Amino acid sequence: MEGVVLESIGGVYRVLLGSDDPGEERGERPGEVPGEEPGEEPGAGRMVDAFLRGRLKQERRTGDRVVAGDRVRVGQGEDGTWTVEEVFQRRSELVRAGPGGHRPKVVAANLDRVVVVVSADHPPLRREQVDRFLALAETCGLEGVLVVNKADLAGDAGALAEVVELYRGIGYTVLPTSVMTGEGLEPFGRILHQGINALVGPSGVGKSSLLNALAPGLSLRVGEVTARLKSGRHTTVGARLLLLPGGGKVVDTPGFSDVGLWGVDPAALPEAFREFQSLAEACRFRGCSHVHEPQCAVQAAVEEGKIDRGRYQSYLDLQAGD
Ligand SMILES: Nc1nc2c(ncn2[C@@H]2O[C@H](COP(=O)(O)OP(=O)(O)OP(=O)(O)O)[C@@H](O)[C@H]2O)c(=O)[nH]1
Ligand SMILES: [Mg+2]
Ligand SMILES: [Zn+2]
Repeated sequence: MEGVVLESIGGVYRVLLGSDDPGEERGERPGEVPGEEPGEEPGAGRMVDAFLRGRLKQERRTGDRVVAGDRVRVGQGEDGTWTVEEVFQRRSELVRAGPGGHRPKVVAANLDRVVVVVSADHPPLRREQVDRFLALAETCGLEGVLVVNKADLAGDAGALAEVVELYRGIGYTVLPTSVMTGEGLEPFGRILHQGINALVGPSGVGKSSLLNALAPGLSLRVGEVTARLKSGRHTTVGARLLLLPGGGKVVDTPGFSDVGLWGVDPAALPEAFREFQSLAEACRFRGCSHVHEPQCAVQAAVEEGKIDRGRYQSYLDLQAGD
């Protein structure tokens, strides 16, 4: 039988049975329950815990593990235990550099969109972090959307508005939200009900809280920021694919702050900065890195204030491998 991996818990994979192709879900109808279509295989819609087949375990040692969102074929043995027998090719993956930068870390597979969540405060919003998360989405070929949560804590309203304006100006969808006041939750829900999304961002910004606000039935664990800082632990411990009532799937992930790109050719990095695109053609040198070349249209745009200096600095940092 086929299925989708919801999460892995200590080497066991929780799989939702059903052969629906994730690509078809973009048109999912509201209220539709996966796996209850007529003609589905018996057992579809059921959740089973499966182990990796020995051979797969060997193959998957190098950081390319089976992750939330992976489409798999599972089988049941005589004794009733389930095994993951095959992992199907991914149509997309969110992959970043793991700790130390020596290995890839696949966060989730078969996504349509990456929703970058940061908070207006507590923890404070850091623009370079936003730039790196958005660049991560771009380099994985995924649409990035920016959510600035805890809008209720934005002391100086001007600072939040500035951030919203900056990233909207570049072409991103930006949503200020608040779980406290309900601001922005409606458009947030509209985005999440389409396709398969992943919420990524630093720890404590309210990713799980936002999902609980959208679908209280999920009852995800959320935690105090202060308690987290003391223990150094994240509240969400592993990436988990969730089904939203009303359609759409979303991967809730544990927060991370050290956003390193994986396997990105430096020559392709400018493509991760949308506002560089139209300008690059005007650079004197083809394949301009926009770092040191003379008559570079991107560097000129930074000087003229047409490209945000912070964005350009984030680009330089990534280009330098920081
Ligand atoms: N003031 C305010 N607090 C919020 C808001 N959203 C979440 N919080 C609080 O922020 C804290 C962290 O929320 P979580 O949902 O656990 O954060 P998370 O991003 O899932 O964190 P990790 O799972 O560690 O990555 C909790 O104490 C929430 O109550 C909001 O919109 N406004
Ligand atoms: Mg969480
Ligand atoms: Zn250039």
